[in-house]
Amino acid sequence: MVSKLHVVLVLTGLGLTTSNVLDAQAAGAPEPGGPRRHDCIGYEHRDFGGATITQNAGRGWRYVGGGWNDKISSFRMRNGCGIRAYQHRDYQGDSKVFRGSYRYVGDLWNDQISSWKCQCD
Ligand SMILES: [Ca+2]
Repeated sequence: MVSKLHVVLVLTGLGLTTSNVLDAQAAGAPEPGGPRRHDCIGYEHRDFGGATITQNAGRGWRYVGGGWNDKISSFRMRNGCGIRAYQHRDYQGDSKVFRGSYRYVGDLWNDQISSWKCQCD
């Protein structure tokens, strides 16, 4: 089984950006950008706008990729889930837990996140 991360890395190597890949994925979802298909969703803009980067319970983005680095501005997640976001790749640097919906991650975290984990009860 090929993991999503491997697919992204391969496609990135082919010159496609992470956001191209995830845009295509979001477009094919029954509810684009909605909280039901994925446990945790990050958004490019505040108010759940722009492209989405998704993850499921117990999984993380060790690095969101060049197309997503320092881009996330809002989060949404399934009930019972939380997102731990990190300033740097490999879950390094300052971190913060977001629980529930955040229309805006705040000035301190806006366009700063490089890795994150989706954790659910
Ligand atoms: Ca942004």
